[in-house]
Amino acid sequence: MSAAGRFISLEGIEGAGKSSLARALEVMLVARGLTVKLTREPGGTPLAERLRALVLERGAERISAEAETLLMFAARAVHVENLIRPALSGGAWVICDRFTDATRAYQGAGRGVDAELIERLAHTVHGNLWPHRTLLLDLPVDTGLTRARRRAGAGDRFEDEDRRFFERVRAGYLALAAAEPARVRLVDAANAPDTVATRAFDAIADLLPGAA
Ligand code: Z5A
Repeated sequence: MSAAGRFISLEGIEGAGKSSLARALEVMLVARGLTVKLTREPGGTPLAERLRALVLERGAERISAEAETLLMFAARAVHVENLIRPALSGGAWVICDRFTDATRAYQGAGRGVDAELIERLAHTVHGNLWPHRTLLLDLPVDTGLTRARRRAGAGDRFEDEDRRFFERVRAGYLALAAAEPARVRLVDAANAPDTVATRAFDAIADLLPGAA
């Protein structure tokens, strides 16, 4: 295996358990002597985190679905250039809480933004850089929303969306997993956290140094 690192993205609807899984995977990979960089989208660098705050905050001014898409990609462009590519070149495993599949699912399937526009922007922003593996944490929308509501914090603009929006997002994600089964692996997120972590680890084990 080359010295270049591995790029893993975590996806799923709100409350699926991505942040919890990211921390668990970090522990498991570090225990195997790997360097791990945990990051998230939108965000991950100081400028991209500022863009995150702008796109997620509940403000008085309406943000169109296209403007939202462009803001996601603006943050991604900064994140890819200043964090993801350098970390991978340095040999780290990058675990990213959401990436372009989130734009496909939320802005594409959820809000109806033209899929071709999303693919053109993806190509412009990150060319042929795609995660080596994407773990799609799937669970029923009601379970995800219940978990997310239990969490502390004021919430964000997406939390104002109704159940039907999250059903479209979930269906969009499942369609991505069906279209790209080698990259996008489904993990049943309704299981207990330890089980989710073990199954997720199994789904990336072939990428470990020395794996067949
Ligand atoms: N967004 C977008 O529209 N387009 C894009 O291109 C990108 C993003 C990149 C912010 O993302 C919003 O940005 C997001 C989509 C949009 N909005 N929504 N929805 P985010 O990832 O930062 O926000 P989030 O999806 O709301 O994250 P989250 O709610 O924090 O979910 P999570 O990270 O998947 O879950 P968690 O924090 O690990 O767990 C949630 C709770 O459940 C917590 O209390 C845990 O202890 C509990 N939990 C976790 N796992 C389990 C299991 N297995 N069993 C029981 N309970 C569990």
